[in-house]
Amino acid sequence: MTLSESEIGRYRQDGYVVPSLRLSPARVAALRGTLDRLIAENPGIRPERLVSAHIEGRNAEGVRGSADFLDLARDPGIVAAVARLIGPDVILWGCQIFCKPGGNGMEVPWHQDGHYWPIRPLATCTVWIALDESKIENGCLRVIPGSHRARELHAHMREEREDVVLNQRAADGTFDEATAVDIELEPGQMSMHDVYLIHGSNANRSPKRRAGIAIRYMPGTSLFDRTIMRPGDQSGYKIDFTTRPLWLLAGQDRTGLNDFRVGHAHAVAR
Ligand SMILES: O=C(O)CCC(=O)C(=O)O
Repeated sequence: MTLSESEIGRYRQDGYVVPSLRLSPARVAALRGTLDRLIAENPGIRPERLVSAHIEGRNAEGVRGSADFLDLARDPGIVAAVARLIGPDVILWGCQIFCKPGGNGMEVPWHQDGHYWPIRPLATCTVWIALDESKIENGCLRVIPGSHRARELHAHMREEREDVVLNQRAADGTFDEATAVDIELEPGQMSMHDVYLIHGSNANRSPKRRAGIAIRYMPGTSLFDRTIMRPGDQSGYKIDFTTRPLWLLAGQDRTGLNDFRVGHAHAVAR
């Protein structure tokens, strides 16, 4: 099952879509088991910040991940759906778990992803898969429909608070929060969003955990330029694009410049 024409149309129009594609309950249960293990194996790391969770063992960003998430990112149904949105050449370049514990799950400030990423031309489709129920009460993803359309990055302000997942926030006046849409999902459902879409999520003060996994895919017409952003904490936690592994999952690298060897020492697919 891949995307219908109307789902593709909604993604183009709104900058996101919730497709009918979804994971089976058995798959969700298995992935939740993996997530529970990762949380136990990464005691010093906030579960909203499990970056590069698809890399087995301890990755260059200090997180212990699992190839179970790499298997998920390579799922042929998901990759085919992404190809309908970004074209036939699909490169996997990132995967982060945003798990908000019940009671004190952190807010994700309104932002555009493109602000944080070294991809030129800037392009990515994120597939955000719910592992738990993701509802208004436990801090589901929220989006500003159509905010991707100008295909430009708006001003972001430095966020000084410690209790937010990212440290930059789309500046006041760059969007109208009254137009926000809450993306409520059942476990196994997913949303797909464009790199320019303004989105974020509220803190989770409910007793119910809200875990989702964000998988990032770019087209083979873009370059993952490892020289643009030095390793650092520009997102509020350690990010190292210089050692990020890339996987060509469909088609070709049209730039001929993407490096698919870097960073694969720990990245073992099963
Ligand atoms: O999981 C969230 O609440 C935020 C996710 C996000 O910002 C992203 O996937 O780009």
